[in-house]
Parts: sequence; C-alpha cells; structure tokens
Amino acid sequence: MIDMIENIQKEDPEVFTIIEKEMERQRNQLNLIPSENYCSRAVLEASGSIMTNKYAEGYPKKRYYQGNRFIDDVETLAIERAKKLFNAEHANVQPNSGSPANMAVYFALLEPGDKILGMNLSHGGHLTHGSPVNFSGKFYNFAEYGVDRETERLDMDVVRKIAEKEKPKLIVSGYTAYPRLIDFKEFHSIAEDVGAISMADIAHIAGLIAGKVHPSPLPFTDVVTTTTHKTLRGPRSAIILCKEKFAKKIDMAVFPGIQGGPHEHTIAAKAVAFAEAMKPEFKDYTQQIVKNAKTLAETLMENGIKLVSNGTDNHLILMDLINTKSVGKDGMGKHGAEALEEAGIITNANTIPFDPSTPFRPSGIRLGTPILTTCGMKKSEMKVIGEWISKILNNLDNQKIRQKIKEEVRELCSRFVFY
Ligand code: DSN
Repeated sequence: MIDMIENIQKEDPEVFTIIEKEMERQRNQLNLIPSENYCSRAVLEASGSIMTNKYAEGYPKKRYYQGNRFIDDVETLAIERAKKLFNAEHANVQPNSGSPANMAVYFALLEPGDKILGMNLSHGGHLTHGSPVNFSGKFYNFAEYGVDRETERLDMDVVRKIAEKEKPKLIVSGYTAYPRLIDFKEFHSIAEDVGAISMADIAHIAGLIAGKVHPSPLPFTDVVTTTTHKTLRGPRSAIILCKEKFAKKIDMAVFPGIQGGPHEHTIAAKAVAFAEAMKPEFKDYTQQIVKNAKTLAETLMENGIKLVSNGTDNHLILMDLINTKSVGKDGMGKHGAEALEEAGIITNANTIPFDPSTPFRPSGIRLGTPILTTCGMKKSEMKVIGEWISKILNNLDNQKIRQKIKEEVRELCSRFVFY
C-alpha cells in the first residue's frame, strides 16, 4: 500500500510518516472492531483518484455545473450496481456517511416532532436511532424497544405491542451491536399494520446481506440505509435504497437538503466495491466471516467468557463482563479493551443490554471478524485468538500474560499481511 503514496513521502514527510505508522499498526495488530474492514487496493485507488477534483451538485444529467459527463457516468454506474446488488428500486449513492444518510431519510419522510420507534442504544441501536444527544433525539419524538432480558434477543411480539401502543410514523430496525439475525419481514409487517414507514439501517450487515448469509430487508422494506465500509468492504461512505415512491423526497433531502457537492471519488470507489461484492468470492468471504465469528464465540464461551445472547449469527460478538466470572463487575469494558490493546488486540468497549453502568464506562466489549477474515484467517486462527482474548480477560491484573501474547500476536499477523 505504501508504494501508492510515494508522492506524499516526497512532498509531505510528516503526513507520510503518520500514514506509515498507521499502516504498520494495521499490519501488526489484530483488528477486531466489527464496523471496520480493509478495502481492496482498487477501492483505495478510486478513493484517491482525480474524481475528487470535480463539483457535481445535483444528480446525473441534472447538474448545476458543466463538465460532468464522466462524473455522471460513474455515479450512474454506482447507482445501477447498488440497485442490482441489493435488489432495490431506487438508490441514492451520495450520502457521505451513515449519520447523514439516516438524517436524510428522517428529513425526507417526517416532520420535526414526529414519532419514530427505534432500538434502545444500550441494547444495540445507533446514535441516529433516537439518542437524546443526537439530532435524531432532539428533532424527533422517539419511542424505544429493546431485547428480552432473559434471551437477550428481540421478541417480535413485544415490538409489535409497543408499535401498536406508540403508533410511530416510522420504525427503525438494524443495529450496531446485535449479534443475531433480524426478522426484517416481521418489522415491515408491523410497520404496515400500524401505518408506519419501515426503515432498516443495515450498516453492519450490508456485506452479509450482499453475500446472502443474512436475510435481506429488500425489496419489501420502504427505506434502507447502509454505510459502505463495514462488512461490505467499500470506501468510508453510505447509500440510501428505497422504493420508487420515496425516491424524489429522498433525493431532495440528500441534495439540496443536507449535502452540497457529492464526493465523486468516493462514489467511484463505491461503484468498485459494489462490483466486488457481486463476485462469487465475496459470497465465500461473507460465509467465512460468519464461520469465523461462530468459532471465536464458541472458544470464548468455552473459556468462561459470557456472551450476550450466548453466541452469534453474524460477524459480531458482544462480551458481557458482568456475567463473566473472572471479571464479575460492571463498568469494566474500557479496562478490558485497554488490556487487550496492550497485547495488540483491538476491540471496543460497548454497553450491554440493561447495562447498569454508563456508555463512558460500559460493561461489555464488542468484537467482530470482518478484518481477520479479509486477511485470510480461518477456524484455527479464531481458536487461538479466542484463547488469547479469554486469557487476558480472565487475568486482567497480569501484565506478563499480555506481553507474551503481544509477541504471539505479531507473529500471527506477520503470516496474514493484507496490504
Ligand atoms: N461507529 C459505528 C460502529 O462502530 O458501529 C456506528 O456508526
């Protein structure tokens, strides 16, 4: 990868050195943050291309500036590929990121103060699904559902009852820390029955849906948003997919509603990523992500680590340190994640359902397998990594263990270099 940025080395050694160090970090650590991935060189090249130089407010064939012939070509290609990949009637490929994508949907289809039903953040929702510190919680009136206390899974009968009582205008499904399959059909049916719009934020599982290892919310869900850089393995960005009847409002909300000139270099990179996701190899990749997550989850549980919902169906695992015997108290997620980082294992502290602690000192740790799988790791590596993670968490006051594992992590990483 570093050969792609030789001009930075000459022109700006300061920035070059920082990028080089980050590349070394990505190479020498085990990166298990479930919302991250390593995109292909082709995606990187498109992201770093001269497409960044053009202003293109508007949409293909309806631009405010001249000179957009080839920009139109690339944006049209991205739109057509997104529609094909996800079986969608309409695609807007301009949202710069997941939060503005969700913002555009709310702005397009609701009035300020309207009621939205979303998942409680500490149960696995997202800031834009109604957090009081986010625009969503400030501009809209959110009602919430969560997981069942016993099973730590969604109970769709309960969701239905809440929806019937609250009568929201829009129901959001799709999460950032839910390790189980989502019943998008039932969500849409509930929305239809209470007269709401159904929306699925599939940011985490978009790649799994493209690879057909998770049921898709399309074509029946009214609006679907997703980032493009998680399991989908594209550039850092987002898209909105919707039924044709919402297309005009969605497009207007993205531009001129909340964004100006679209990032056409990123749109070019999204087009590249969508083509990659249509290849048979991508299906194999997503199958392996799930297999790896299951092996990792089993290994952690065999070693005494309690997992929310006792396992996973997707790419993501949520460790519950309160109910992990060796830790056994709340608010230990950050401490645990820092201990893992000392050994070169990168995860993130996360709330767990019914967390008695705060989001600043949560009681869980979230991890996932998209990057390890991109690097080519399989079952045997997952077992080893699961044992390392367990050993560190089961011996949080033993720094020697972390130092020893750090060396082993480096050795493992040196056998699975992606860039
Ligand atoms: N930051 C993303 C995640 O890690 O899940 C959500 O926006």
